[in-house]
Amino acid sequence: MAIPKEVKLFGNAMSGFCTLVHHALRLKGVAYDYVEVDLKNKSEEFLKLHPVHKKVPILVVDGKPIPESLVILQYVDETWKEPPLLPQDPYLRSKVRFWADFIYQKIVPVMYAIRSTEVETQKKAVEEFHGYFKTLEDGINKDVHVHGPFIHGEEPGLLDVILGPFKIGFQHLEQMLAGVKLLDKENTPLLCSYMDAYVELAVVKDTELMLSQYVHA
Ligand SMILES: N[C@@H](CCC(=O)N[C@@H](CS)C(=O)NCC(=O)O)C(=O)O
Repeated sequence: MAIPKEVKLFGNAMSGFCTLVHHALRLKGVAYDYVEVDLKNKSEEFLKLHPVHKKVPILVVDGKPIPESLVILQYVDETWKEPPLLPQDPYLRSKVRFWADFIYQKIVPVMYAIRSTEVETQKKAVEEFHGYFKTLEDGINKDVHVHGPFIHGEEPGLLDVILGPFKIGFQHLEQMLAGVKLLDKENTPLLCSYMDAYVELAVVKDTELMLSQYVHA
C-alpha cells in the first residue's frame, strides 16, 4: 500500500474526539493540515465529507474521507506502522479493542449525562461513571497492561491515546460542576497514573498549544 501524500484533519478545538486524532497523527510523525470546523455553521465542504452523522473528526486522506474517531485511530495505525498503537498479538489486539469499545459505549454516554441540570440524573451518572471506571481499571490491568508508565507499557498505545484526552475533559467537568469528583486516585490509582504520564507527552502539549488559537473565551 502506498503511503498517503495529503492528510487533512477536519475537527473542532473543543472536541476530545478530535484531540485524540491529533495525538495519534503526531505520535506517528504524520504531517497533516488542520481545518477547524464551526459546528454551529458547518460548511458545504464539510457536510459533503460526512453526510451521515455530520460530526467531527473527519480525516481526509488523498481526498478520501474517514469519519469516526475510533475508526480513524485504527486506520492511522494500519497506515503508518511505527510506532504501533495496537499490540502485534491478535488476542491482545482483541482485548484492546474490547476496552476501547467499552469506553465509547459506556463511559462517553455517562459523561454527557453528568452535564445534566437534573440533580438526581447527575448523581446517578457520577455513580455509574465511578463503577465503569473501576471496571475499566480492573479489566485493563488483567487483560492489557504491561510494565511501564503507560497502559501499553513503555510507549503509549491505543488505550492511552483514547483515555489521555478524557483527563482534560474530566477536569473541565469537575470545574464546571462544583462538588463533583470524577478522577479518584483511591478508586482507580492506575488509570490516574497512566493519564498523568500521558498528559506530560510533548505531542499533548504541542496539540494544546496549536489548538489554543481556535479557543475563544
Ligand atoms: N462517535 C463520534 C462522535 C463525534 C462527535 O460527537 N463529535 C461532536 C463534537 S465532540 C460533533 O461533531 N458534534 C456536532 C454535531 O453533533 O452537530 C466519533 O467518535 O468520532
